[in-house]
Amino acid sequence: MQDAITAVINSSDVQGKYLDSSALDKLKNYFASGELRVRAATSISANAATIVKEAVAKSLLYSDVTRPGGNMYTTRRYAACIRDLDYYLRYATYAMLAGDPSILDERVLNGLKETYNSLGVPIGTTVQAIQAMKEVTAGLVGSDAGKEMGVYFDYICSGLS
Ligand SMILES: CCC1=C(C)/C(=C/C2=NC(=C\c3[nH]c(/C=C4\NC(=O)[C@H](C)[C@H]4CC)c(C)c3CCC(=O)O)/C(CCC(=O)O)=C2C)NC1=O
Repeated sequence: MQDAITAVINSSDVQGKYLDSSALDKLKNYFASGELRVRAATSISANAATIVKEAVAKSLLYSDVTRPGGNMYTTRRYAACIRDLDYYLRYATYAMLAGDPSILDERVLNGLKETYNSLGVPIGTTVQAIQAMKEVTAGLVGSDAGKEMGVYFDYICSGLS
């Protein structure tokens, strides 16, 4: 796993250089947004269950996936879906804190699309639910932190698509 600091340092190290001004600017922005990131993570962790619940209500409830024959039908599969959304929220929050998406590649997206395809989990519907979670989260943390979380929700969606 990488974060905004190690990303910048690794790329300077590969070139055998001190940090140039664009690298230093990246770090400056990251440090300046530190409090925003921590505040957002605190409020997301305190409200995670509500965020998931509202996103499900907005995007999945009473749709075809929850009816007989749908992939969320039966309690076991419904619970698996909620659990997956909870993973996406938690890992997007980690990535937002780190300011870097590498944790998503390593711990979430690796092999996920293949797993979903083999189990018939509908990817388009999952992306809709993640987008709903993005909106609900932005409503909770405000637009600046919401935009930053949005980067990582979108990263998960493009990794799945
Ligand atoms: C931390 C990283 C991580 C991720 C991301 C993860 C995802 C993940 N989701 C799974 C299943 C599943 N995922 C869903 C999800 C959905 N079905 C829908 O219709 C909805 C659109 C959607 C929710 C938004 C469902 C229903 C299953 C169970 C499918 C089945 O067993 O038939 C499975 C198969 C094994 C299992 O059932 O537990 C994995 C590995 N596991 C992990 O360890």
